[in-house]
Amino acid sequence: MFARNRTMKIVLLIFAIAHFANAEYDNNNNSSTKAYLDLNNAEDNVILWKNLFIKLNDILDKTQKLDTKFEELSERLEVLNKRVNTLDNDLKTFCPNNQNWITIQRRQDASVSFNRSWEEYGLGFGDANGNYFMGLQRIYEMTNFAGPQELLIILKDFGGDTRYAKYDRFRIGSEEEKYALLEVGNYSGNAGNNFKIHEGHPFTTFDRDNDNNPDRNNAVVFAGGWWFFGLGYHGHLNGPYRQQHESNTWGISWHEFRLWNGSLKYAEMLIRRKC
Ligand SMILES: [Ca+2]
Repeated sequence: MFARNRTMKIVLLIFAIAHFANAEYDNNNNSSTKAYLDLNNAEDNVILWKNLFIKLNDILDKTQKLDTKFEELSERLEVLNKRVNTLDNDLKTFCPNNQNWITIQRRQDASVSFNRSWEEYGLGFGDANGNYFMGLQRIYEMTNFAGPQELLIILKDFGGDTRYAKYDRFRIGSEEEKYALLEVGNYSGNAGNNFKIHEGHPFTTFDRDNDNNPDRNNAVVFAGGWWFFGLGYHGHLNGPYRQQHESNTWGISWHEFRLWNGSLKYAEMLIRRKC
């Protein structure tokens, strides 16, 4: 700050000297008829230096005031920054009562195809009250900017058995990160832990092969977008909807419940703010 002020003052001094040395003389206290001051004239020199010092002092005085103002503004900015940081922390830890589960995916009949493009999976499709996929972009935003989220998966088979799998953390990446499954937390439930193994894998659709199998696109093989790994999946909830459970007919599949190549009647994925 000191060095900056000094430089500014020197610049102003040079500017002032250059300006007054050749300036048209206009002194209210002097009735001189001269259009210009003469540097070689001793009398003119006295007038010139006198005016120069008056102006210079005025400039220095204003500079001083600006410095004070600048320091005041810096201090106020610092206070505001602290307030913003406090608010930001409050927002991160804020957890309202009555947290509700929000459905991000649901399968209940064959009326909506889940064999969709990268763009469709990004934007979402279906009906929030029926067969539904919220959209990877929104899921990314909700799992990254609304506090930590937990995931609940509800599954039903054609025999009337209902199971669930719960994970205490769930977060996916941005489109630039290929909506990768960045975080799948600790498992609890009775359906089997068939989602954790997908952690770290990017999302793949029939038109965007991000799985690590160089020989095929698993979204083409298993007819739906998912976080596939090389060989495929342990749990895949976006496969084709089958009208009944058939062995060796993969569809909506969860290996530890009705085998990887069996198919389920109902699947739902829900998220909730983890307090
Ligand atoms: Ca591949």
